[in-house]
Amino acid sequence: MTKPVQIIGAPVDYGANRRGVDMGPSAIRYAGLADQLAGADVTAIDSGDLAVPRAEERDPETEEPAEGKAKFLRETADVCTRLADEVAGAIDDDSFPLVLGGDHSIAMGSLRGSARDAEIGAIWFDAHSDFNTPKTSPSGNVHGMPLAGALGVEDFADTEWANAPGLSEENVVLVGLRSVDESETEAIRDSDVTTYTMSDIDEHGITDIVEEALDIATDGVDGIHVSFDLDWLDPKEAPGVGTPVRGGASYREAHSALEIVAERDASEGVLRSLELVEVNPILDEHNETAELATELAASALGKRIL
Ligand code: EXY
Ligand code: MN
Ligand code: MN
Ligand code: MN
Repeated sequence: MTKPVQIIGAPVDYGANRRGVDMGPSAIRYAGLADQLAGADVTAIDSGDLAVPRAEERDPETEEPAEGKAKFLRETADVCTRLADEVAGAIDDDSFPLVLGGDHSIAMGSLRGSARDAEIGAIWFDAHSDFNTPKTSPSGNVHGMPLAGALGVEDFADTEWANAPGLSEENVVLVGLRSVDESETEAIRDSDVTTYTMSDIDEHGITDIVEEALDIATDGVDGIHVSFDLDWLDPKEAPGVGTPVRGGASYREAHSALEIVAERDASEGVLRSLELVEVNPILDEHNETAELATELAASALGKRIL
């Protein structure tokens, strides 16, 4: 990455069912993010964390789910609006936004900011498809909805904060799926997003899948956003996440995937923004998931051994 990297912390847990993920940005910094980025020859500017009121301190008037079954939707809208401004501001300054979550609901802010005045694609590394809406969600947890939100599915179509008009389904690729709700399956089949399950990775290998994902995501756009949910990895590698699912990507597959992204970026300048989400230090073992997040950020931004 030749641009300066602007680190933006989004200490949000409104969208998750497990408290503690709001401490993700601190855990990732403590695990050595600055050193890892220096090792990738990246100039990093840390702009600190967005101010996020604790869930317990929210306005009592917003205690009820705002719409359908979506907990803290208004609080999520507020933080995503501010995050979108930060991300768009970094891009305007010719910096590269690296967003640290927080739960995955923040992706609606990252994507909306990245897509401001641009056509973008997205690669979504995740065990889950995050394609629920307030109407279909089995849990009401907004971290299961951000991809539907950013694509303006159903309730999200008219929102001023979730829907990212510059993001088209044709340029969205989900990689490594292994937990998809029935309601999500229908919505995904009705959409133009591309999906690769863990079985696809077993069959074709991570290299080919990520190369294909990059071809699709970058086709005809100004750049791509990479949304990386740490629960994409197998829980043995990344125990510090709130919704672990067995059978995930290995340590090497995760690095390899992001090294391929970095290679494509080095040759074609495709990367516009990156986020690492769902690190929950309370559930972690010796901060190892946060440490992994720092290593993966370095791989995505071009760290090489030789
Ligand atoms: N599909 C389930 C739900 O909507 O509640 C689980 C979502 C988990 C989302 C995690 C962060 O990627
Ligand atoms: Mn997710
Ligand atoms: Mn997930
Ligand atoms: Mn190749």
